[in-house]
Amino acid sequence: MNLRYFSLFIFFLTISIDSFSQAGPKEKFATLQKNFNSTNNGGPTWDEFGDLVFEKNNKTYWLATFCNVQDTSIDYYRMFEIDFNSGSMKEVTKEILGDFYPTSAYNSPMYYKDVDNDGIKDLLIFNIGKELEATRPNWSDYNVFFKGDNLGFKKAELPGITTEKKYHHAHDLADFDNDGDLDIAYGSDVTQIFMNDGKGNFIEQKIQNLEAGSIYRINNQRYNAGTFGLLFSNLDNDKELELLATVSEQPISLDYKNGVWTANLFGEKGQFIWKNNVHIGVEQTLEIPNPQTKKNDYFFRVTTNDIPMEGGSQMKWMTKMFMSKSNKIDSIYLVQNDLSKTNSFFYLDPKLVDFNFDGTPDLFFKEDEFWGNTGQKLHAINQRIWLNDGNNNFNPSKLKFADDANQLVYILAKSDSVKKINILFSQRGIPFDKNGKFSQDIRYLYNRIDTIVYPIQNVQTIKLCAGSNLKSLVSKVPIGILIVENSNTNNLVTIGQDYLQIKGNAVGEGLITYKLKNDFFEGETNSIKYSIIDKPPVPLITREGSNLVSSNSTGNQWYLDGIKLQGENNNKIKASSTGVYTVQSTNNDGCISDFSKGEYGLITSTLKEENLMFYPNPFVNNIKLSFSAEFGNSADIKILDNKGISRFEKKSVQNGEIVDLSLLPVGTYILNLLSNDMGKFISSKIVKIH
Ligand SMILES: [Ca+2]
Ligand SMILES: [Ca+2]
Ligand SMILES: [Ca+2]
Ligand SMILES: [Ca+2]
Repeated sequence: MNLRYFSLFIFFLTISIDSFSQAGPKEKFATLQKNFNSTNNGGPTWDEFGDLVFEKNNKTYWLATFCNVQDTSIDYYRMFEIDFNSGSMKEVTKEILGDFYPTSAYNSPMYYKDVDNDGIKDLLIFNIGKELEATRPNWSDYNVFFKGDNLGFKKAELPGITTEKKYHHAHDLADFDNDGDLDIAYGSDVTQIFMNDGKGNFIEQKIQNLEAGSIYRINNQRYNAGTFGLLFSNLDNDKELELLATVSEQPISLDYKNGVWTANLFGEKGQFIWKNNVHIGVEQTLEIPNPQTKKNDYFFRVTTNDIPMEGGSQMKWMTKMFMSKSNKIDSIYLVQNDLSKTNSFFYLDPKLVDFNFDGTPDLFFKEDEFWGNTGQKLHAINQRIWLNDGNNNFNPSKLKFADDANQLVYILAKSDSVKKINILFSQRGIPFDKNGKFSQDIRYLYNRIDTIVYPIQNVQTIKLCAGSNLKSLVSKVPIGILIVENSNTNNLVTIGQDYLQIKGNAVGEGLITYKLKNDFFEGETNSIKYSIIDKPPVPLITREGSNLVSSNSTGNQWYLDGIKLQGENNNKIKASSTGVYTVQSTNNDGCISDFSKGEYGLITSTLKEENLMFYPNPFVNNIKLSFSAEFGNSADIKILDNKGISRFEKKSVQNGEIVDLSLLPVGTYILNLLSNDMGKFISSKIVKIH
């Protein structure tokens, strides 16, 4: 049988749980006490499974074990309410669970499902008993059932399931016969299956070829019935689920037909062996849908103990991952990637979360941190995030994380609808001081909620017109943006919290690369490929009889006194109105030229500079006033805007004087002239253009 061997060491901890969001300060929300994780003062138990985070009544709760209550040596189930927005938590054990109930293991496997089929989800906890070498072979305890009600839970019993003290290392809950009631399987030395009769009774099922209580006879061979991991899954095409029981030597699948289970062989014999004489057992099996075969692939987390070659100077517990793909289901192979080839690690509680929003689930592992007694640090978080290549092959992520985040153990990864991931971390004892020196005396416990933000697209392609600005939204939530490279610095790049803005000065192609970054993580490099399109040349207006003609043959838009003339898009216009005509041209890429110079429309007399009283009109900054002898030699001028508000006044302007009107905004104005000598009054429209 598999040996669980553990080097013991005792923690002396002063513990508090703090919580802080990435933006906010640390927030203390609970005080815990000494001897953390010292179940019955026996030292640490084996960190085998995960924590449970679940939602009820639109609130998110974290069910934890391993936390002590005021100076006792016993661990309890503890319930915390998580507020993802503020990144804070509060303890609600009494309110939600009803009381503090002791546990004999920490991180027991916990399920949040409607076990008794009354429409409200319940909590079922497989209390495996503590896996502590010093107390073996007394590893056993009672499973715990918290029956869900409208407000919280009430501790209750499920006859047979929670009333027998056993060692429940392997476990699964599913409705294997499709009758609407959840059924239960658990086991260690022997696999036991219980059918829910819908009336609160769990009836143990017969396994046809189980012999002597703990041996399957298959094809006249004897196979060990013991298992560390169970999974109900549909392995064939009938409507019932099979039970995958991954014992060490040979995986077994149990098939349900006509009220009886029969054990069969699954996969090839000895496939979980990765090195001669080194194999322990499958702790957890995940089914991962394969988009190509439309069937499930299987991912196996195998706990094993290394021999000195890979792990250093001493034997140590470690994890190896295996897979079985649906296109060749019997072939179980060792998963190898950049990390698993070169490092030894003890990873557990794999969660399937689509981290990079590409539609296929990725894996996120916890890592057992109690290798602290060997002075080994946790792997960086990115090495615990394995991204799916789309065909259920997994490789460590290239994200970077802040050093303190790398020392944490994750509890939950939760994706949301705005392309971000919330991660709830728990730090349960870092055996290093601030200088990275190993020390068993420095221990912390706190939680934090952090967020990884992903870009809307890894590669964006944009076009913009020379001289214009374009904002590209790169994130759906505010985040720091780090420019890695701008291939042409003539084009200015500015950043906001969710966008990059480029001012296109240099016509041609270019590339901007950037990363999303905050004090918690740094994303992979993303890019914006841009094309800066030239504007059409500024059109020149020439006169052709009573028409005005644009020098650009296509894409013209005419304006009269700055107002767009709807439908006037030819290169010619009949200039029949008194006023100033201008034209703009648009090219095929939608880039718009600057305005042409203005031209007068209706002409009733010869226009020469010496006959004009004000020149030029339209004007840019200055206008020159010329008076006829009949009008006089000087005049008071007043300029009104189109609302009749005076915008400029000057007394006694002399004949031939140039008046500076550069402060006036572009627009159409009324110029009033009152002759000082002759008392004559003239009012005329003038147009300022840029
Ligand atoms: Ca229920
Ligand atoms: Ca059922
Ligand atoms: Ca089936
Ligand atoms: Ca993914």
